[in-house]
Amino acid sequence: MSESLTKTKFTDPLILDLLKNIREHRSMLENLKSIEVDPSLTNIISNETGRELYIENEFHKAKGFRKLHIEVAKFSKNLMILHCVFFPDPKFDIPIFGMDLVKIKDIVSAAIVDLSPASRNQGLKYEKSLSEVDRSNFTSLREIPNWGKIFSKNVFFASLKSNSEKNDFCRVVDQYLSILIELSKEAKPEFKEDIVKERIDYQKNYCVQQMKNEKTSMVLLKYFDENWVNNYIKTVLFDF
Ligand code: BLA
Repeated sequence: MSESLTKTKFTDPLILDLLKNIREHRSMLENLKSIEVDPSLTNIISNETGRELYIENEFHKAKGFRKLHIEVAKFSKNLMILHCVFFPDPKFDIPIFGMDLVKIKDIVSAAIVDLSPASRNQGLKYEKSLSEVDRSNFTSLREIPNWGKIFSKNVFFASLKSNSEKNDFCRVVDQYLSILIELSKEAKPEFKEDIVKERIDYQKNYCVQQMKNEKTSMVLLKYFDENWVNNYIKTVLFDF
């Protein structure tokens, strides 16, 4: 995703601030490399009146991470999404960083961020740090739906009602990412098959559960046919 393109299509200050912050954290990872993905799935543009669509994806990998994915999307001029998942390399004891921001017209209806466990007792390692992230300023915390059992105890989920809440969400994301970067610095590769297998299963389950979020597919199905949507969800958003 070229930064200049992002700037022309996405002038939303909150999305630009979050993007900048996520990219800064990503740049601190060792051995960062971009991953080649089918260009027809990377930049997707349609100018059809009333159904304008603009999607840009960035894919990287790094030491400890099999896939670092950032997506920005704008649908029919009034729905904007910033979606980001950093999938760990299952050889490493690193959680899954996930965030989603959904802005409908001028309202941020959903702002979610989490470090989700990618193995059985992993959550214990960073639970305390996440629980210390201050969320006292938020007035509209939301409840996680049933499919969201994959998230940690400290998943953050809210609507953002004011500029102060928007700024504060950027701080929460920054703190979650700082914790992730610290964990990834400490992580050493593990080659015991059963441990790696367990981590693979956790990532599979994360993807399977995310696919149960009908709100993702509902938006995409307004613009693409079912085959395309299934392929996009399985290969771009939640592959395993
Ligand atoms: C909700 N996701 C939503 C909503 C929309 C999308 C329209 C409803 C907004 C609301 O409830 O206020 C749409 N999100 C998308 C689309 C993409 C996207 C089209 O990322 C990509 C093309 N979703 C994720 C990730 C997380 C996530 C990584 O993709 C969390 C780490 C969470 N999205 C998530 C949750 C909800 C949501 C928990 C609320 C679902 C609900 O309350 O039912």
